[in-house]
Amino acid sequence: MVNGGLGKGSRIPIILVGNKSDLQAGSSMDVILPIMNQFSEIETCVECSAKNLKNISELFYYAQKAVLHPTAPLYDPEEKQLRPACARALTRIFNISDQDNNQILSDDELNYFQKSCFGNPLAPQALEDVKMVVWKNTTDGVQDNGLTLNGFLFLNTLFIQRGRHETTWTILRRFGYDDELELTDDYLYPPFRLPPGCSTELNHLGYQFLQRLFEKHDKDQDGALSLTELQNFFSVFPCVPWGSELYNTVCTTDKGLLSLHGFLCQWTLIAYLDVRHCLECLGYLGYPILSEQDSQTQALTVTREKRIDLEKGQTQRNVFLCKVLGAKGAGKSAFLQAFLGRSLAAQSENRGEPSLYTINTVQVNGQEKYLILYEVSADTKLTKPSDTACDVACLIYDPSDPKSFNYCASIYKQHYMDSQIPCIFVASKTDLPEASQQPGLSPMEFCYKHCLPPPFLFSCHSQGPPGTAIYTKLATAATFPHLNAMELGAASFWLRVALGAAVTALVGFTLYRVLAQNK
Ligand SMILES: Nc1nc2c(ncn2[C@@H]2O[C@H](COP(=O)(O)OP(=O)(O)O)[C@@H](O)[C@H]2O)c(=O)[nH]1
Ligand SMILES: [Mg+2]
Repeated sequence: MVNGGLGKGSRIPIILVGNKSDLQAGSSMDVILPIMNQFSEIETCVECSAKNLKNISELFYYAQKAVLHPTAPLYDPEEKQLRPACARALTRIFNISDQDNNQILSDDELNYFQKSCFGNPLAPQALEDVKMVVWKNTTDGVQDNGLTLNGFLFLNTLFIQRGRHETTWTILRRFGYDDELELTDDYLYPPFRLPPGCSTELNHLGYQFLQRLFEKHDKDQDGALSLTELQNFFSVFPCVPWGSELYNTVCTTDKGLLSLHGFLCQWTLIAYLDVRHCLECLGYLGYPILSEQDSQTQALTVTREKRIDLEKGQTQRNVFLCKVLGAKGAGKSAFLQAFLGRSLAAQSENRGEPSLYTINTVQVNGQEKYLILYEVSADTKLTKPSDTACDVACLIYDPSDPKSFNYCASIYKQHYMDSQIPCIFVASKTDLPEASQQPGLSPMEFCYKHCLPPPFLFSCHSQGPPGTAIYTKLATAATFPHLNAMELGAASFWLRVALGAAVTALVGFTLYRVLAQNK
């Protein structure tokens, strides 16, 4: 029956039971052991007697254990070693538990691990006993009075070989694994509700956790993660989630490496754009275990609905989205890169895939806010409201190109004029001579007519890092959309005064320009 019915590769565990043991004087182990060795699906072998109840409860205990804690996924009895998937999972668990990243589990780390898996730390003597067993049986299992990865794997092999595989299962399950040794969806994607009109941000717990991990992986303590250090950071992921566009998304150090600031910016971006992915990544990093919390959702905050923020005229949000729109060649990509402190010259040295996003922090009234810039390609068909939705729109035109402004004007009129989204016009490449614009309102007149602030003059063709004032302006408009409208009202009021005093339009605009520049 063992050989037949179930077919090869079946993982249904079998308990081989010898009944009527009361009729037999000795043990039949000699006969049974070769059978057990031949058929690895036989988990346990028991001799029992239904007549005098010998070993009956044991038999059901083993049957239950075979279901709850099967050996087959963990251990290859023919090779007498852990199966690859099990070794992989335990290696990940080791890397998470090795909190100082020295490839050794110290007593403290072992105790933390023990506590999170089994509820209480090991007694000091038990801890020494464990290390002693590993030390006696391996060449490299114990180093500097701690367990190495090999030692940790050996220990688990030992549990399984001694029939204590429930210990290994408890560890695996605590770290989120299912019977197939995959991380469960329950672990990776804990329930999380994001109502419409709300956004997601990391809270102080999330930032604290990520900063701790950054420091863990910054082995040379230079405040940046090198490529190797970053790879090491991702060793607990099934695959590397960030490509080389990372280096065009966030600030980097002089050497082009990922700084702590850039690292936290990137996480802020992920939390904002794709909360599910963020939860998944925090899960790979072992957030619930290392933070002693129920799930990754505790690292995140859901902000109040934007509609209510607008009604109340204030917001608790720290992350804002700015869409950057403009004709092809207007300077959008350059504007995004300038936000990372890169002049045109610095941008030309950029390696890595281009990115449609950049993110950095900006001071708004003394408070640090994250601002995300998103480049909307001129080819994008803006059909749905969500295509243009954002906290502030930045409309870029190139004054050295006669057609550039009209593009922005029509985008504004089609998508933003009747919305509550603040808009700021930016005249790019002001280092270049202006071309005469197509007939129609000039950008200055257009902004005046629509009660918008005058176009902000910008260039990233600079010696050092480009100016940051425009980004502060964008973030301020995003944080205080209502105040912004008042400010604009005041500006146009002054303009009307100037015109009303029967000054010629030319002088009026000159005055306006002066006012605008002083602002
Ligand atoms: N002189 C000068 N050239 C710029 C400036 N900003 C962008 N450019 C150039 O304008 C061209 C188009 O810029 P790009 O950012 O790719 O435009 P996009 O199509 O709107 O993303 C590129 O060759 C840039 O180097 C600037 O401030 N000054
Ligand atoms: Mg571009």
